[in-house]
Amino acid sequence: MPEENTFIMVKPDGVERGLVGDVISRFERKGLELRQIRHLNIDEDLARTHYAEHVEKGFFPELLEFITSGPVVAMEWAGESAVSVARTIMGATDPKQAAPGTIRGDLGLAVTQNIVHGSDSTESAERELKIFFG
Ligand code: D4T
Repeated sequence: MPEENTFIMVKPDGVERGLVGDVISRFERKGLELRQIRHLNIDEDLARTHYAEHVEKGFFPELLEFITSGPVVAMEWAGESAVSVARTIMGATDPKQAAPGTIRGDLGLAVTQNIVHGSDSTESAERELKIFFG
């Protein structure tokens, strides 16, 4: 199985609620390796770049307001099939549907405030890692 790198971000709700350590711990215990980490505020330009595929969607204004509302923690994680493994650990986009045992299933209720972002493909990971880490 190929070693992959993926982009994971604790969103403003997760940082505000003090869940950064819990999120990191779940990825570490799974066996993924933390390669880079950065605490930052996302401005509108960065939000539009990161969420380029969503800018025309009806939910984008709410997503924009939320993602720029406070600091986030951006990370690069590496390991075997890291992209799909990380998505499994995160759970479904809508925390109400996310399985117990996943980050969103255990810790969230709202689809906008869904705690964590993770790349959905190796191509997205490469794009997103470049945006946040150059
Ligand atoms: P991210 O990108 O944050 O990891 O989420 P997903 O990959 O799991 O889900 P997504 O791209 O479909 O959605 C991106 C982002 O938009 C928020 N969102 C989504 C929202 O606020 N309202 C909605 O109706 C949907 C579908 C949540 C995640």
